Amino acid sequence: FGLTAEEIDQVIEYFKWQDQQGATAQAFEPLSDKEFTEAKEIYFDRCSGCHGAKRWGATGPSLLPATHIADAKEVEGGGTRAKGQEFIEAMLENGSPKGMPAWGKEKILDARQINLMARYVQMDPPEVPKLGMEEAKKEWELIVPVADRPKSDPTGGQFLNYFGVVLRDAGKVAIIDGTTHKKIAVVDTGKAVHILRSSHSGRYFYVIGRDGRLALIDLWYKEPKVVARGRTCWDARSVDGSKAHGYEDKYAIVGCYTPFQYAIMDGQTLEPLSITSVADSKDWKTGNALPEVRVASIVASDHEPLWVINLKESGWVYLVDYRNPKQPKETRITADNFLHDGGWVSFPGSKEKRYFIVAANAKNSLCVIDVVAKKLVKVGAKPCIETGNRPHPGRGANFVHPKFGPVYATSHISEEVITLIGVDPAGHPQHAWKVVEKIPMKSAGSLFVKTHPNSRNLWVDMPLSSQAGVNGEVGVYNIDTGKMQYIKVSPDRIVHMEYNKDGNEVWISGWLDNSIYIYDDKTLKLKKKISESWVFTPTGKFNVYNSKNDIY
Ligand code: DHE
Repeated sequence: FGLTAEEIDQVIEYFKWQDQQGATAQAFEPLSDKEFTEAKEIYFDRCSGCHGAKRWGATGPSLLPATHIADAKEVEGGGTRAKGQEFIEAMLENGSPKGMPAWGKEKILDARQINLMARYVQMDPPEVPKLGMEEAKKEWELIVPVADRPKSDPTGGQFLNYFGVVLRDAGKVAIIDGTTHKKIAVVDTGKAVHILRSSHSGRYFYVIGRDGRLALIDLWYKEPKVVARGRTCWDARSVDGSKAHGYEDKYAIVGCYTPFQYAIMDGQTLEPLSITSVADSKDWKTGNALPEVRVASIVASDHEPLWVINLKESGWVYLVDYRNPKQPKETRITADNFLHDGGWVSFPGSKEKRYFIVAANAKNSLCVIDVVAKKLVKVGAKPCIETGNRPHPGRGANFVHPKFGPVYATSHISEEVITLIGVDPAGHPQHAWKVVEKIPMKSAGSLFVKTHPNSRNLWVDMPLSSQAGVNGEVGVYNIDTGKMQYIKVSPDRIVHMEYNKDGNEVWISGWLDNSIYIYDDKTLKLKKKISESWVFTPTGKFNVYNSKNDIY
């Protein structure tokens, strides 16, 4: 259609107006059963994360066929049938500056698939089937019992500097030695693998796929391999292990996008122990029941045996006490919707991980949970701290600012700034829970920021930038001088940074050019580019030491 991003926005506004006028649905060609199955898979792979499994919308707008949905007030748009085939195809092809990827232009979906998806979202969404303990037990596979696994670490501790790299569209995880930069193994983990988290000891990687399949990789093998598999969701994004004293490596938790539940399993065998529904979690503000309540990010406390889980649509945070994993106890805290990603506050001198910060991205804000006092931290008249448009911290970044003391950083999908908030109520009460600085960036479209206690740099990506070429650049902000500089890493989209254990190298994924770039954090020079044939669509990278210790 040759529309610019701004023109697409104008068209969206026009269609919104048309919706309000009660525009009538347009004719479209429904899908055959075979096409419907293919489209359903593509939807779960590419779309449901932002638009919701039932298509009520969350980070992205609603994609329900009818206009005007009772209760979906937070959600713009709706009414795909009124928008019609041509408009939806144009959106799929070109994306939008608000964060919709250009699936066509980026050659992720071809013309046939775009046509299919545009027809799919005009049909009623399919029902989400249940997945209870019975099915979870059937899906569980213990490949190597604990007693038959290696008794000692053959690497002499070197595995703590291994990286697990998501090879997104290969459904694999590469294990790379951060010391030698050599590949140790490429492990089959399952379709559309999303993230990894290290167990408390670092020995195990928990790997969660978008299809809800969980794999447990044991790094104590010379060639690391999957020793157990499980599945407690049809669709999932988050996982973590148990990190509290006395519970190290004992349990794991998976948060499901669908069904609306979380599951606790044995941390070393993945045997399912319990599944708890969150479907009854009502909108924190209106008290209305919701059609969809997905579990977004999860972190593990090292202070108490509990996980912090964030319910996207309802805006509640549950502290899940796993002392009795078959009957977990929940402390429920209201925050704001839609909760997505976040991380711990930590800085030198902070004794324990007490505060957890999570983005309520529909409210353009960050919410602070005091996990020790088990309540939302009061930050002003609104429940959470207003940042820029669509904050997306990943796990965020913690550092000590020369002027404001300890701060937590997030970048944004829809605004060209990094927002810093003060996080030290004891040492710097005047800055605590306030935006202390907004660092300008050359573009919006950022997903991740990263730093390390041994570095004075803050790295930021811009993979969703709509400016030509910028999605292949990374920004490096010098914390001491306040200067930002940009490095052209790749001609194509790059994403996600991760430090090595010592904090002197930064690894960046060349998502589309199938490469992993390793930069020297001091000189900012490229040290190594890994682009052997096994590097296919790398995205998230997780250093064992940093992941197990929540260093970011
Ligand atoms: Fe992610 C973290 C959800 C798309 C790479 N992503 C998360 C978390 C959630 C989430 C809830 C926090 C997990 C936690 O901390 O427990 N991601 C979603 C989506 O719903 C979304 C928007 C769309 C989808 O359909 O999945 C989505 N994510 C992506 C991508 O397209 C990314 C860029 C590439 C990929 O491989 O899928 C991507 N997400 C990541 C990464 C993290 C992540 C690398 C972990 C960041 C970290 O440093 O911890």
